[in-house]
Amino acid sequence: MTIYALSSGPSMSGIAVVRVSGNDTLKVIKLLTGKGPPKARLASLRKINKINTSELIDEGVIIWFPGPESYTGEDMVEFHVHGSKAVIDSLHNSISKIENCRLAEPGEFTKLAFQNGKINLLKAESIADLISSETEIQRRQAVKIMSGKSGDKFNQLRDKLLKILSHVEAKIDFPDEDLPEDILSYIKKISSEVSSDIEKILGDQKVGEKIREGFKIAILGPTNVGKSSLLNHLSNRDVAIVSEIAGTTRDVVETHLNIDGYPVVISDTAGIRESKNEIEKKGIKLALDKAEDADLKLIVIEAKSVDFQGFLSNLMDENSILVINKSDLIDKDLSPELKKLEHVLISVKDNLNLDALILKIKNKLKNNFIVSEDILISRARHREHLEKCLENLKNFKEKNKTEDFDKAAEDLRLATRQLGMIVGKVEVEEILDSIFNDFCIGK
Ligand SMILES: Nc1nc2c(ncn2[C@@H]2O[C@H](COP(=O)(O)OP(=O)(O)O)[C@@H](O)[C@H]2O)c(=O)[nH]1
Ligand SMILES: [Mg+2]
Repeated sequence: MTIYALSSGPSMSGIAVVRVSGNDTLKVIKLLTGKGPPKARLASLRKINKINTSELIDEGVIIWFPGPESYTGEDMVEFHVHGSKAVIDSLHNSISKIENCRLAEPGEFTKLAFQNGKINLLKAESIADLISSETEIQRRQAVKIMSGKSGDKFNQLRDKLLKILSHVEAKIDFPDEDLPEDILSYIKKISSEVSSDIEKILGDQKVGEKIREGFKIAILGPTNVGKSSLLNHLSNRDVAIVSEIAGTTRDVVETHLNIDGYPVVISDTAGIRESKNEIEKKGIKLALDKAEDADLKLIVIEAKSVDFQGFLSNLMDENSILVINKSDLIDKDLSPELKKLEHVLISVKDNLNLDALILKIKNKLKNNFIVSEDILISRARHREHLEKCLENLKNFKEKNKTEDFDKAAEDLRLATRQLGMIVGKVEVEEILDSIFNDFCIGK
């Protein structure tokens, strides 16, 4: 099968790129341009015609990438045409009429690149992450994984396990031979080293996943203190309904934002109060769940509140910021009870001190979740494989201790397999679809 798709963005643009990959690529070039392929990997200006007619679709640059030196490893061509819907539709339409050509599925080009051994699974995932990155730290993380840093580390750990596996197998195959005395202690030493490396990688506060998905921030507080107003202000648009009627927000409203480079998902929640209304009660329950799940809580109260206690103050911890809103409404100082608590005093209405709040949010994220070079995991999938690997290694060590080498070897094989699955070194068909479905068409 030969696949084709628009690889550049879907909206109107100066230039759009349509990619084609597969055995019939040369035929596509011939039928659309009336000529054979241009020089490999060199841009050539060509007239591109509707198939079986000489009606011009557009004039554009084509680049021919003969396989296996191409992104997918197959023969490929790129058509760089003017980026209008009509040009692209017409080009797609013509290609679709060629035998064996069909529109690509989401992520199919990258899936082919993986299947043809051009890239490993981590790289494929990080290409998807790079394409969808919105902030600088997301971009940096995606590029770091794409350049192979995590993959190298997981491969190293896997190689170490493979090496001791061969020793264990030697023990099984030649039980009576004089194998070096220290072979058992060597096996023990290496498996412990790998375990402790994996534990270290797992103890990363999930920062990589948070960078990819966004740090979760929950806005919490009593009704009518300006929580929804704050969300709208931070997101620069009206995402949540603001009203003086207490109990307006019931569902959780979420938006993705870039706070000074940090990707965050902010959720506005129902005001917390005693309520008899069933729907509102559900909203309050959702708010409390969000509080539990959040990486950072913004606990909002009003400046004219006299004290701050009970149930909201229980939510305060090192991952929260006390935000006192409506500073415009007080003409005197804050109450002494409030004053002594660490807080940020703002007025959403008059846009007072919101910069300080944003800075504080950024600093909290920065200090509580350290974004370091040592972070190797960016998805729950990686974490699950590492956890299973650790579990298998634990079983291995127990069986190795009792010199039950047959069973120990099996555990070691399973541990090795888990590491292989992160990088895509074993049969991974079942996880492939879930990964490549995250892509959009043309990637
Ligand atoms: N005076 C004043 N009113 C505000 C401020 N922020 C929000 N409000 C008003 O307070 C009311 C409740 O706001 P809303 O955002 O719906 O509060 P929520 O229930 O906590 O989500 C609305 O009438 C807002 O216009 C502020 O900084 N100063
Ligand atoms: Mg609200």
